[in-house]
Amino acid sequence: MGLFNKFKNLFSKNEKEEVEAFDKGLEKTRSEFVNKIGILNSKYKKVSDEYFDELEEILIMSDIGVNTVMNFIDRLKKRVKKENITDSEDLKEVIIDEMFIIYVNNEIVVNKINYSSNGPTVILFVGVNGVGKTTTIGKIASKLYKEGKKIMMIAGDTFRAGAVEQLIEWGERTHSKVVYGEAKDPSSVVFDGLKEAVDDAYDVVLIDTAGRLQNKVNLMNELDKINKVIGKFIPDAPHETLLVIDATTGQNGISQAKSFKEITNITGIVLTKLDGTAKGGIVLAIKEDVNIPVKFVGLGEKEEDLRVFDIEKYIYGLFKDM
Ligand SMILES: Nc1nc2c(ncn2[C@@H]2O[C@H](COP(=O)(O)OP(=O)(O)OP(=O)(O)O)[C@@H](O)[C@H]2O)c(=O)[nH]1
Ligand SMILES: [Mg+2]
Repeated sequence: MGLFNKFKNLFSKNEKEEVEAFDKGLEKTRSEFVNKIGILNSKYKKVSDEYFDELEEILIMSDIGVNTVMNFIDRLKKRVKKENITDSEDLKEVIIDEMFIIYVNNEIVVNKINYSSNGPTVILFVGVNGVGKTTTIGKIASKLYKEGKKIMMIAGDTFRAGAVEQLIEWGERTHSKVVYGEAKDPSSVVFDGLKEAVDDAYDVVLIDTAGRLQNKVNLMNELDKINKVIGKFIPDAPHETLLVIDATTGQNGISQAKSFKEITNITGIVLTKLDGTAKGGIVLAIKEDVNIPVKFVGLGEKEEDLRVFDIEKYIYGLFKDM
C-alpha cells in the first residue's frame, strides 16, 4: 500500500488521465497476475524454493519470456539472501523494484519519436497481418492533427483488398491527405507521395505497408526498395521504422520482432491490443529479448487509446492492486 501511494504521488496532476488509460488497458494482465501472487503468498507465508518455482511459473504465464524470468528469479533470490527477506509479503516490493530494473537497466530509455527538424518527418510502419498497423497510423494521425500538424498517409499496402479504403477512412477522420495507387508497386506509390510531401511541405508522412512475412527475401527486397525511394527525397529518412506487434500473440510477437530486426532497421515497437490480453508481461520480454524500445502501446480500439509508452505508468498499471 505504502509503496503505491509513493508511486502515485510521482505522477503529476495532468498525468492523471494518462495513468488511468494504462490502468484500464492493463486490467486483464493485472487481475490475473495480482490474483495469482495473492494466492501464492497465502499458500507460502515464507519464501522458499517451492515459492520461487511457483512464482517462476506465474511470470512465464504472463509472457514475460523464459530467459527474462530466469534472470529475474536469480536476482530476486540474491536480494532475498542479501536483505534477509523471509516473509513472502515483504518480497512484493522487491518484485516491483526488480521489474523496473529489467526495463531500465541503467540505460536511458528513449521512447520519443525522432521528429525531423527540417522537412517532413517520415515514419514507416511494418508488421505482419492484422496486428494493427493501419489502425495505429490512424490513431497517431489523430494525435498529430490535434497538435496542428499537416499529415500525409501513404497506402504502401497495395496488396490486400480493402486496405486503401480503410486508410482513406482514417484520412477523412483525421484530416490527413491520403496518397494511394491501386495495382501499383508500393515503392512507386511511396515515390508519388513523398514528392508531394516535400513540394507541399507536409509535417509528417505515415507510410502503411502490407503485412506479409511468408517470404523473408521478398519482404526484405520490398522494404529495401521503399527505403531507397524515401532516401532519394529525404536523405536521413525514414526517421522512424516502427514495428507493430499484437500483444495477444505473446511469444509469437517476439519472434516476429526478431525476424523483422534482421530484415530492416527497426527503431521502435508499437505494442497493440494490450487491453485484450492477460499477458501484458510481453513488454519486459521485448526489452530483454529484442532490445528495441516500445514507443507506443495500444490500450483499446478508440483513437485516444494509443499512448506513448511509459514504464512507470505501465508498472503501476500492472501492480497497483498488489
Ligand atoms: N482492442 C484493441 N484492438 C485493436 C488495437 N489496435 C488495433 N486493433 C484492432 O485490430 C484489428 C486489425 O487492425 P488493422 O489496423 O487493420 O491491422 P493491420 O496490421 O493494418 O492489418 P493488415 O493490413 O491486414 O496487415 C482491427 O479490428 C483494430 O480495431 C488495440 O490497441 N486494442
Ligand atoms: Mg493494414
